[in-house]
Amino acid sequence: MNLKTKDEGLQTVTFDWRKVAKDLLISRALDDLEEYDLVKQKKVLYQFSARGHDLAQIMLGQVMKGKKDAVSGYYRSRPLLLSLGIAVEQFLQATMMRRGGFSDGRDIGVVFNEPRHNGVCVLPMSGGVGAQYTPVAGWAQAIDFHYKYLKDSDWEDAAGLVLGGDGSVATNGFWSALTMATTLSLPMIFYIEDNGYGISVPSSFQTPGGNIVKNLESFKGIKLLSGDGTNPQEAADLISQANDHVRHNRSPVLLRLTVPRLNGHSAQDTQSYKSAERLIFEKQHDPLPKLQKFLNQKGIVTTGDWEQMAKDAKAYCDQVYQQVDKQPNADPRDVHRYVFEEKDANGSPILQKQGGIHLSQDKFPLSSEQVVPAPGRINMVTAIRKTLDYELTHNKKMLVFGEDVGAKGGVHAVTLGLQDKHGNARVFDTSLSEEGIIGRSLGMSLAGLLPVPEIQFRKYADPAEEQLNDTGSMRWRTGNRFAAPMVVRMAGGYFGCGDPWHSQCAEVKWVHAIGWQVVVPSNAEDAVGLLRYALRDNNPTIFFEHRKMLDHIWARRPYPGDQYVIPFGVGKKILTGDRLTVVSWGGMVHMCQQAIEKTAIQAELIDLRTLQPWDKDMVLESVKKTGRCLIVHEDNISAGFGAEIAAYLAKEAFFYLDAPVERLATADIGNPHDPLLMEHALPNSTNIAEKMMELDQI
Ligand SMILES: Cc1ncc(C[n+]2csc(CCOP(=O)(O)OP(=O)(O)O)c2C)c(N)n1
Repeated sequence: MNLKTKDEGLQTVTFDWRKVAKDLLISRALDDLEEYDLVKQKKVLYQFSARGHDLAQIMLGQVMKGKKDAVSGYYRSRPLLLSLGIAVEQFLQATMMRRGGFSDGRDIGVVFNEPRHNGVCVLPMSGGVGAQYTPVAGWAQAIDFHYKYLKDSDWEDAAGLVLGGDGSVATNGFWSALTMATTLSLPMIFYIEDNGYGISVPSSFQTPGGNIVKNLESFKGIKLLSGDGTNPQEAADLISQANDHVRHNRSPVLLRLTVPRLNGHSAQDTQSYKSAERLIFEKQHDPLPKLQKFLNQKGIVTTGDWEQMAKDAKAYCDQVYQQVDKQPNADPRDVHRYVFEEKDANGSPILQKQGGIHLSQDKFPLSSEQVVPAPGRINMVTAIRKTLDYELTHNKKMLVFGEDVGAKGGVHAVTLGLQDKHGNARVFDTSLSEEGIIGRSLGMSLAGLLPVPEIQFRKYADPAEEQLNDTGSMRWRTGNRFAAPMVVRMAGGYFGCGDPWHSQCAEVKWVHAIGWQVVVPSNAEDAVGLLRYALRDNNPTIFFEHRKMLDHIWARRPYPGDQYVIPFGVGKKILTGDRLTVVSWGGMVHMCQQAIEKTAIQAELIDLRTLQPWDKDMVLESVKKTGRCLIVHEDNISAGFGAEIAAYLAKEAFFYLDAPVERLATADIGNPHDPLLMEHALPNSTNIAEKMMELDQI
């Protein structure tokens, strides 16, 4: 028998209470099995009990039924997933690090994901508290785009749901997503599981007075609900109201339910910071006996029934455990796989199950590596704008956005006119939160769109670092179940002057990060080919737009055509010679060319164009010929990308070198503002030429 809740009159939710009871008992049986046996046997290394949080999560799972709904949560979200129909076997494969599971032994067994195109998609969760929020906001924004712009009725009533603890309401991600959801009126539920603690820190440290709903009372554009997550009827009413609101009003809800955390934060936590009274209080608020009593009183589950269901749940979990225990671990030889898209033996891509535009049947226009030069020369700004424009015209799932990108056309004028031409659903301004810009991109990519976010200046990617890392590592950490291709455009490097905020390069950080392709064009022609390749590729790419080169006369080139692409990992020889190899990229290539022209040295100049991947073969072949190598970059010298090239050559070119591999780069300081100081700090054609002559003498 099912009971409808007495909500605000809409009565759209009918809870299947017997299923609630069954899932709750299975959740407890799994927690018991892991806490009492598997952690001790070291078969499970990380255990985060959901005991106490479980009832409300399971009930929430029952309202997520839309075929384009998405949820995300955190390490305590297993009951929600159980409720969504994910098999017990998968949970144990994950916590016991067996082959398959959510990540093939790569991620913590409680950091879940579940690709689904027709049913509730579980977005890959993050181990970072608060990182779950903005991707769900991105998915919710994509819902509107699919339904209103692409006219796909499958998305009509869809909603996002994100779970977070009371500690998470202090994070940047929470506030960033709240701003997005309220200013854009996004269909998403924020569900805050308030257990009073973030590990040991009381919730009064996270928001004044400890109650986020009270503090948000004056916030516009969001419905707030709060109550007891251990009282089945009260929780049912509130969950039902939250669901009704998000489905019918198409605007956000924040639902806060108080729940006890009946165990330590994780298996290792003894809860010594909780008083004896608090522990008793929490035990008294265990939702399990409350549910049993409630269902008994309603005549839905008798005492005998309940006992039998509990026995069945335990027996079932034990039986699945026995099977999983016989299963092998993932093959260690495969651990390097799926950082980027891979191809099968026939050369066909082994696609992820979810994320990006490559899973749809849409076709790209023709591409070609042949330059078809248009008359005249354009600067890099125009080259990038023309390429974005062409791809926006031919790819309806592509979105360009960021701070000032819309009406103003970007602070570097790259997106000038694109909003007028393509409309503000596809080219738009965002709130001032880089975490929001990239987290939203992540959610949009998972929802089958191609986000092309702009980060105004390289330094301002810092607040988005967590989302950038989570994007890059996604394919690997989900064992190719999910990937989030996107193209992040960011401007960096010196201009007429420098400064520590607007002139950073630090491109090497994204080479070091997992799963990012890194592109650093030095001129307009390459910018077109590389950007078009990135926009049609199935991996995420960071595309650097060098501030000086955006309008530098050296960088102006004929437009190479609407089909022009440059595959990544192919450098370009700008000059050939046999005495010295000079390797550079981005804003330093033209300096190197000037330097070579100042000397009479027969130097070979290689513009790498992409750093991840980079053209090792071209560099090695050249150094084998010249026996000398100078690497020039604008980024700081220590652990700059030059160090990587030098290490490679030290091994591969050891017997061919006539001189040590040399680097010329900025010292480990910020980029100074005064042009006089900047001139002194950065490599320039004079000191590059001097370095070349030194090497030539050896
Ligand atoms: C960004 C980040 N900082 C710190 C941590 C370490 N950490 C893991 S859980 C946690 C507390 C989270 O508390 P809350 O959000 O209330 O969730 P609960 O565990 O209570 O359910 C902390 C500090 C982390 N995982 N991520």
